[in-house]
Amino acid sequence: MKLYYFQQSRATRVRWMLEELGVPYELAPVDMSKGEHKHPGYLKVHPMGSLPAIEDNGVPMFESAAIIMYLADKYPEKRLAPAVGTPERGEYYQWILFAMTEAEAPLVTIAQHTRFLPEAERSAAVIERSSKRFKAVAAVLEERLKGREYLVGNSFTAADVVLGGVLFLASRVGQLGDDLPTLKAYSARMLARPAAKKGYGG
Ligand SMILES: N[C@@H](CCC(=O)N[C@@H](CS)C(=O)NCC(=O)O)C(=O)O
Repeated sequence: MKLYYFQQSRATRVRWMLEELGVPYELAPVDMSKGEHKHPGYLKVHPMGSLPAIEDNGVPMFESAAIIMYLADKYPEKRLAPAVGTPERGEYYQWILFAMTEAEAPLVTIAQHTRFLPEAERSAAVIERSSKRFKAVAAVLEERLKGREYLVGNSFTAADVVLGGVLFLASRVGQLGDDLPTLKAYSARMLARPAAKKGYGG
């Protein structure tokens, strides 16, 4: 198993998952600061030239949440995904897609308009709209996690890796404030896991 890795990228959440599984893997560094993710060789692995991507037995795969779900299913004995066909499996899909499409999307927009776009292209109005949207999504997650240790069921699953990764981004862009005490505590709990620390390069 090869993980294409850059520490300031979503490859960290895939590394976190691999560490939770405790399976052997090799890191293939891709230095995004030098534009290596757009080199022709890497574009054969990920056609958009984004991170992360893996190669498993020579077969490439991209999209962080898809990789994390694939890994959970590949090692069922590690019990990081509810059984297929159970209600918990439905919740697992629901919350993973909610985290990726509803929570991460406005956070990415905020990151672009506060960090990555040239100054002239940044918009305070876009930041405000995205922040409002994230607050609405975060309120749903806050409610879900009240009285719960984990996002799905009674044990840690790949859904916690996905949401943990998204909340890491939320805190980086200043969206995980004291108005979200449950979510903030959950995020701290998840990121304190030894596998998460390893994933994030700690
Ligand atoms: N939805 C994708 C997003 C991938 C993505 O945008 N990755 C960023 C780094 S975290 C990237 O590679 N950006 C540079 C680019 O896409 O050119 C995933 O979750 O894997």
